[in-house]
Amino acid sequence: MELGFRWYGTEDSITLNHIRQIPNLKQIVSAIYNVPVGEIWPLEEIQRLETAVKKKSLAFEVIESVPVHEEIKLGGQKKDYWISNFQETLKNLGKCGIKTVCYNFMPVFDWTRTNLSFQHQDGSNSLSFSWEQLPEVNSLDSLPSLPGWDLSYQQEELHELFRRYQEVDEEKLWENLSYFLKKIIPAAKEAGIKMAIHPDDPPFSIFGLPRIITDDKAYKRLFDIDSSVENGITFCTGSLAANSKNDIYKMLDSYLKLGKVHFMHARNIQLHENGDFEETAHASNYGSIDMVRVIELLKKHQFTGCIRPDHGRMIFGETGRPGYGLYDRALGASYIYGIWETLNK
Ligand SMILES: [Mn+2]
Repeated sequence: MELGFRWYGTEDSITLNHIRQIPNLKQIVSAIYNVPVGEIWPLEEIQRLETAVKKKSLAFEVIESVPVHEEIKLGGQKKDYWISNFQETLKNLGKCGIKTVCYNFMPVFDWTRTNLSFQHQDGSNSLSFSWEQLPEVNSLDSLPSLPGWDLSYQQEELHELFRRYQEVDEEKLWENLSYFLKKIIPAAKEAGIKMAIHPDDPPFSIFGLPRIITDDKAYKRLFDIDSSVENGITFCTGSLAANSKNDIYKMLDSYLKLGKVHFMHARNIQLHENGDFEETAHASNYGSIDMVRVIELLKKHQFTGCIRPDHGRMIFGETGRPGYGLYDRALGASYIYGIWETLNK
């Protein structure tokens, strides 16, 4: 297991100089952010990122994420064009020594929360999800607005996307994922890259948009599409635990055994009986997830991949990108490594 940390590149207010001071931190997880979704990531841009990371004596092996163009998820007419771009990006990433590429297949939004600054009793705040705060969608003319949404789309674009997704149910989305994987996995193999799909976050449908990477049944179906090791997953504890029916330990155990887990996200959430949840400190007693059990499973299966603290709270008065402050994620990283060290004594 190697400890990694997500970095949003030179635009990130958190610098590599900060991150490298986190004890036992070995890897930077990043992406190219200035290329429009679906366009090929230029080799020079990736090399620039690689050089910046390696200059600080950190490894650069995991990309999170290469976004999948909506046309691919929609199964639109130009999907082959966007898929071939994705293949080219994989080729360029392979040339820079990238081993794992995280991606997701969530329509329109890659995560959904109703509050970006849920107040905890200790004065910290974090992302949260509440059914009561989820606006109702009665028609496509009155799309709701949720925190974070306006960052990615113009209102008209959003309407158009929602309209087109009315034609895409879960079955159709599975077909489109399968089509994508059948073309992408061979390209990944050639580039020496393992693909690692992130689960839907949260793992259930919202606003009528289909969501498919949600539970054990879904993973079985995903692995059936292509059994090769390159068709793997990012196991995100916090995403999957937001569905109380998911036995995340049993799931993790079996996917590790299959050699399908290439990247780990350690996130804790407090899940409530009504399905609401808030993100918490990483320590087990702060949320619904037993982090020791998670790390024990990584040890049991001799997991050699990257694990990163996923979303953290905002603490010590820090402000910035929701879920991606420095301090709480640094605490999370140290906590995770502490468990690992203890288990390996
Ligand atoms: Mn995650």
